[in-house]
Amino acid sequence: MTRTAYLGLLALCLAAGPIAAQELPAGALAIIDTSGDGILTADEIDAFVAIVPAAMDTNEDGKVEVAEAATVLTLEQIAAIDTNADGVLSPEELAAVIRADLAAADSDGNGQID
Ligand SMILES: [Ca+2]
Ligand SMILES: [Ca+2]
Ligand SMILES: [Ca+2]
Repeated sequence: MTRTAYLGLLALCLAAGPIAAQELPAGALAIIDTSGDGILTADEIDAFVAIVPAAMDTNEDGKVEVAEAATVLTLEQIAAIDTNADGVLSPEELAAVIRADLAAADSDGNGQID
């Protein structure tokens, strides 16, 4: 998995509005669906959420600053994610928005995106 692929998928996850599994480009779903069964489980989403902050931290200082996020997100999206407005997207802030979007994609509420 390349950093670029993670960033592309992250941008998709963070795009305005919920996503559906069938709207994920081929390959993007496979990035999260590590078991390859076509279903995104909570464990698979947890693993993805855990790796996103490091993938976005291109200068490797341990923080995701606005300038780093701006390569894949609009300033409006960044502002919406940075809930404490400190100019840094914390792992918690990133996790919250990814989980919210993926949860919205779970249209039948069974805890899996299928
Ligand atoms: Ca799976
Ligand atoms: Ca950084
Ligand atoms: Ca913040």
